[in-house]
Amino acid sequence: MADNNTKASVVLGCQWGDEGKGKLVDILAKDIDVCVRCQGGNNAGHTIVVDGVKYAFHMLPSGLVNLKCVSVVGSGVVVHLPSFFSELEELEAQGLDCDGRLFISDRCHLVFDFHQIVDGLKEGELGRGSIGTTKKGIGPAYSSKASRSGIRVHHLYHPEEFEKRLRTIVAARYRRYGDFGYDVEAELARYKQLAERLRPYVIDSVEYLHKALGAGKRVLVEGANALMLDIDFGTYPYVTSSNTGVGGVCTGLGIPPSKIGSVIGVAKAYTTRVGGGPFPTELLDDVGQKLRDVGAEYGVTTGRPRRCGWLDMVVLRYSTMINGYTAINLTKLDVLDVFDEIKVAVSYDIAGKKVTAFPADLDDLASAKVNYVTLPGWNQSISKCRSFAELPENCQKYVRFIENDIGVPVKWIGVGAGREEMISVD
Ligand code: 2SA
Ligand code: GDP
Ligand code: MG
Repeated sequence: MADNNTKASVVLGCQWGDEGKGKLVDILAKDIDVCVRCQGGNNAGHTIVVDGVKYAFHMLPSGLVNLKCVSVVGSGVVVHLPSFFSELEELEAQGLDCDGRLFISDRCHLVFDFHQIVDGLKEGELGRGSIGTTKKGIGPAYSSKASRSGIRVHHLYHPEEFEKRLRTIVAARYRRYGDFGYDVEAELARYKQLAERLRPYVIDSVEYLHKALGAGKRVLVEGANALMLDIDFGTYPYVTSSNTGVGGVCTGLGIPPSKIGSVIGVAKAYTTRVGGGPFPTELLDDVGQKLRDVGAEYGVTTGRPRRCGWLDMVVLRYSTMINGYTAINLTKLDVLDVFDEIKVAVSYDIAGKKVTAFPADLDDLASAKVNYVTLPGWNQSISKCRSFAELPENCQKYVRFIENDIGVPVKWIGVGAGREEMISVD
């Protein structure tokens, strides 16, 4: 029966990304009707492992693994169309029939190859201080959007406007970066074909989502990247160019806060970051290497080794404050099986003063002395555990420590990469 009070559930990353959002989305997707992305682009890398088969999602919603789930690329996502189709082809080659259950908003901004070229040129100009982007053109595409010179999906179907906008924007980039040899004529021809290929996927996603919620459909929003990479609240400028927090759900989908129900934060049991920027609990020693080796911490999109460090409660508290998590999925707890002792950051000292809030200024952050507590490890494999009670006592204490600190229940615990390697906590 129609229930116009249905609210969307949201999955968001609590740290610097790669917490395991894709895996949770896949698990939840069995009980949902519509899975939707609201921000980012194909910079994301969400991995799902089902019966030993690995699926890597970049721009498309991870809900596609569930054949009953419809997936929507929402308005706030920036889309590189050639990558949209190559990702789709790869998933279909892996046996996922996506026919008739994938849609894209007519308001999405397009990422062109020239945005990707500019991404590389900008990074080159920054030299040693570069952001460490994925070079997928995400920042330059959101810049085009904010400066109102961007090109959206609906423009594809108004060829004169499309051509005018493309010529204008490329000329502007040439003025800024010099002639980087972009073949605009070839691009116009290519996009003429891409436009026709895309046509069956294009919808007004605002109307679609409101109708779906109004009809009582279960909608799940899949966040990409994570709160500490948020353009406003992350470690600016070492961030991505979208709102990765809960605000991005409303702005990226055109749904009001009153239509958001549960907000599930996905938090890794330790911390990783890929790319440049401050990372207070980073371990540049053997312990960091061990976390990387055991956790297989390499980028899904770029293959880059991820920087690793201990869990940081200052980050988790800040992230919880902004996103208002109603539940946490603690992931990769099994990676800590092999550590005698586990450290957790609980506060920073900056200029001789204890701070529990996350500082805005990167110099302050760089000067922070991190205060840790040390918790005992459990030194045994937890990957076969399927209930909280089966976890070793020290492992249970680690989970409770986190829960008590942020005041949010841990409802799921990841004990391995596979779909079945997840504890659901009652
Ligand atoms: P961008 O490309 O402009 O969004 O990069 C800006 C910063 O955002 C970081 N970023 C990410 N961090 C973690 N994971 C991401 N996705 C891939 C993955 C990354 C990969 O799942 O492994 O394969 O390297 C992701 N995407 C963007 C980026 O490192 C910059 O710090
Ligand atoms: P996302 O970007 O947040 O979706 O995360 P990624 O897919 O980039 O990175 C998480 C990695 O950890 C992937 O390779 C997952 O298969 C894997 N993973 C997810 N949850 C767990 C877990 O609980 N334990 C282990 N060992 N691996 C996990
Ligand atoms: Mg990832």
